[in-house]
Amino acid sequence: MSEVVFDRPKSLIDVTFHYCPGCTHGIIHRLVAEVMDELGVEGKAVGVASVGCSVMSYDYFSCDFVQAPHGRAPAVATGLKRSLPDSVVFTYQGDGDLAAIGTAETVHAATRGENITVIFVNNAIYGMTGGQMAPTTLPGQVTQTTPYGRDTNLAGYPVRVCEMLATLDGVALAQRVTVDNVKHIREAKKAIKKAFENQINKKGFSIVEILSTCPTNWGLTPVKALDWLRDNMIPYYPLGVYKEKE
Ligand SMILES: Cc1ncc(C[n+]2csc(CCOP(=O)(O)OP(=O)(O)O)c2C)c(N)n1
Ligand code: SF4
Repeated sequence: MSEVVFDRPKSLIDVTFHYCPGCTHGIIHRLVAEVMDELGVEGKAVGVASVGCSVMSYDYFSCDFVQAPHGRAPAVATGLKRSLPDSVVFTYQGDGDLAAIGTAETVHAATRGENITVIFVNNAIYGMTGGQMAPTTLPGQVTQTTPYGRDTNLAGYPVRVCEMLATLDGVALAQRVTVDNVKHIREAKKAIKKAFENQINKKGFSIVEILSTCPTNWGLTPVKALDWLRDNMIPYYPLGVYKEKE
């Protein structure tokens, strides 16, 4: 008798991702899909895609999806959740999307305590448009628009989104995780599951920030990109729970 130990989650459509080799968007998609399967919410989940490399996540998840204008996913998710309170609404957003163009939407959805789940993929760069500086680009990090490294005298300092949102009363969960090894991938999945469960239990705004790689625009191989994430991103963006309502 054979036993299936590894399979494609039902919540993921059987197509090939367009992501670059070594990009961790693919791992994060899988974790979100596994969580939807385990909670049995695929049939009532509505994703809101951001503009960025993950814009085509609507082609990958088998639940309903809406495409929001750049940065506006939390506002679109607010409307969806308020008009369809029994649905399970999540946004899937990059750092340029969530922390630059959509800063206001993010902060105000959080402070209103909108009962939505936000999956925030922080790769410290604008991936889709060719690697410009993002609000989360590290001091000294070389990008297309900071060829000598991010100069904090000119461009200021990176935004630590979870720490900032943790100060807001409307936030039920603000947690930072990553997916650079098996242990961290397991922790990331638990955090994503908690963020979905919080919504089902009407606890309010939950955000999971996932430190992610962009080997293409970082100019690194997939393996070196994971090393760069460990050596540079994790020290600046410590992993952990920044806020969790009982
Ligand atoms: C209002 C608006 N401004 C700018 C753009 C161009 N644009 C498309 S994707 C993108 C960057 C996305 O970066 P990020 O959100 O970090 O996601 P990633 O591609 O890195 O996953 C930008 C600036 C746009 N589509 N709309
Ligand atoms: S450009 Fe970067 S974020 Fe976009 S798919 Fe490629 S590796 Fe991933």
